[in-house]
Amino acid sequence: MKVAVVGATGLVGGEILKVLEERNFPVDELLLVASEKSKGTKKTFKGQEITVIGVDEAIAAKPQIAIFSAGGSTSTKEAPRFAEAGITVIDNSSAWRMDPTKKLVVPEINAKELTKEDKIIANPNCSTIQMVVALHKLHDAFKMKRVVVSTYQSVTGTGKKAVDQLMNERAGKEGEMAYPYRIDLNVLPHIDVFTENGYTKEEMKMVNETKKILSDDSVKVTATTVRIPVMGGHSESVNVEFEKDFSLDEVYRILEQTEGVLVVDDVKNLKYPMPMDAHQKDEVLVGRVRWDETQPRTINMWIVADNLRKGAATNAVQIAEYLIKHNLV
Ligand code: 11C
Repeated sequence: MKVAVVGATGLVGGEILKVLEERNFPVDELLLVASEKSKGTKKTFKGQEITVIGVDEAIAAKPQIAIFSAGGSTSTKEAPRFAEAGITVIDNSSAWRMDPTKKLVVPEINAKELTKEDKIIANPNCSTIQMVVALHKLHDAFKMKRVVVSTYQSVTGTGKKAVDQLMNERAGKEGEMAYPYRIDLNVLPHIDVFTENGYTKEEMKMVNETKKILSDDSVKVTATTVRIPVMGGHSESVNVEFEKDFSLDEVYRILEQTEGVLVVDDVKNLKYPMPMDAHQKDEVLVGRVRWDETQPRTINMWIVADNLRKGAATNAVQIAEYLIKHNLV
């Protein structure tokens, strides 16, 4: 398999290389692609140095799969060029997610929808992925009515510049600002741009992408997305109301059987999910499951995952694995 990673020099790009290597993905040739500015730089994959090339060179080399993580404007411009050349694009940006002609895929949930004709496949937003991985089997069993989610998101979701801002602030150094305000010792109720309804784009991604992935417009979702000075993973406080009756034992049984979920819930021994434990893991950690005592058929839970892994790189690589396994590329 010839595979291109577009945006290979970014935080998610680096994680994609790690995940491809760890999972022993069947790569015969790996093309590392980045902007003009990064062309010619070198990165190591499976002990070999690979020189970063530009987009035109990558299209001419005709890989079967291109995993994009280079931002929305690059994806909008370049993904169709790859697709026209017969290359299947798995795109990490928000550019194609809500396009009705494109599939938005979390492999554990809806990879079955994929066909050979899907040449641009969208990878959902990280905060959406971890939430739907944790909830979809509960939805199948008890039918979700309404989800109220508040997120606590790692600076790695913004990229390298934000990690540098946090580290510089922590070290008392001047530097470039990724956020409008200090992030260390602070909390910003603001991720991505504000939209006309007063929500941010990140919040609306959680609302709209959840419905699309679950193929269910009836699920009501409302979100507040927040940046905190943390690395390693995104955390989410999730309140879910269901239509059907159930017991907490049933919830635990379903969560324990959900692919990709790891239940970490033993409060007597102070065990609950934390970003430092989710870091570098592919599982979505779920804990603090308890009744919402203010209304029936409603629970609260705490969901944590490494946003660069299952939230981005791992999910994209799993889509690629599915395509290969089912002869769709
Ligand atoms: C964040 N969720 O943590 C964002 C990063 O739409 O793919 C991913 C943005 C996106 O800031």
